[in-house]
Amino acid sequence: MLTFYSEKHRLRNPQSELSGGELIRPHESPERAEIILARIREIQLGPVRPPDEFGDDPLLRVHKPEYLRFLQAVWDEWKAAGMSGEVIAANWPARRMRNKEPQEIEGKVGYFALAAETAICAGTWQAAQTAANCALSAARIVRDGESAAFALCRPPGHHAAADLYGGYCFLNNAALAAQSMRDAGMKKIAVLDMDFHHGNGTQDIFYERGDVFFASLHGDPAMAFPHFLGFADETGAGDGEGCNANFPMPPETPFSEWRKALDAALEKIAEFAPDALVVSLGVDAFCRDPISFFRLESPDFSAAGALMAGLNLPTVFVMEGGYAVAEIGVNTANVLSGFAEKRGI
Ligand code: Q9C
Ligand code: ZN
Repeated sequence: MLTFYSEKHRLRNPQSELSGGELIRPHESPERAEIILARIREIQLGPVRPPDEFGDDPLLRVHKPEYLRFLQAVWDEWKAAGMSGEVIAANWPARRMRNKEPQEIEGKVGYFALAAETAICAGTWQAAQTAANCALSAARIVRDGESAAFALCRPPGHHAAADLYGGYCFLNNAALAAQSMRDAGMKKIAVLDMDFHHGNGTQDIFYERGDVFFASLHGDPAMAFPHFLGFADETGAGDGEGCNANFPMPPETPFSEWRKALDAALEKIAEFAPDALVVSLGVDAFCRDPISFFRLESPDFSAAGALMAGLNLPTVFVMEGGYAVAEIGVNTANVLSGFAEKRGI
């Protein structure tokens, strides 16, 4: 299986994450991608290639133009306004306020942020663009006939909506992959999100569409980030009614239970009969993840990959979360090799 990777992810190396009222070193760190890459090479999953460049057009199929303009300019505007630290949102259009893009940068940051933990630093836009290009490259070769590919994206994407960043995400890499395959003529795409956190951005982007099915296995939002979306009664709306399936699960969920939700999600996807599958590949359901509360062990990730292979669909894997850095390479590669071995690729 081919991997798309660029060292440009290192351009995103923020120093701060707002956590527990303190600024800590971010969980979403450059070494995450380096360790995954090293493991991919160690198990000889397949060739590693740099992404192609796709420009802004495919980004505009998912994200709003004013949001892309904001991401491109925010660091320079923040510095020009005399701010000494990294960009951190401190105010929002909360209930009963107006949703109108402000003219100055502090207001804009709150307008486009869904959470404050995610700091923007120099190079964030370049890294996010490169991650998007990895996802678009993987989608292109799968659409052109490869049975599977891995986009080693960093920063991750599934919390980013059409016009919102947060949860360590800026551009929704999985949504971009799915949309690009639709635009290339595939009729129906399914997105399966196995990251510990609900993929609120991906759900929101496709919620009223009948051509993209979204299924997510995650920590119950009543107890976990993103807190305000991802409940079981969110089933889609309008043309998308019935095309969204959430599987929220409680603290300490072991693989035996998680797997039942995966089976149910795979069954729904099979019923939808898509032309291709996008997997939001987060490994933060791991038992030793520092910010999550499921109980999956490393071998369980191989089993999960093998179960996904049973769909027999052209598949794009898109890297999302996972913060147990010592084990992130093994857990990620286990999903991919479990899939590849089952499919004989
Ligand atoms: N106490 C992804 O996995 N909240 N994002 C952390 C820790 C943000 C996770 C709170 C979690 C975002 C892509
Ligand atoms: Zn996550």
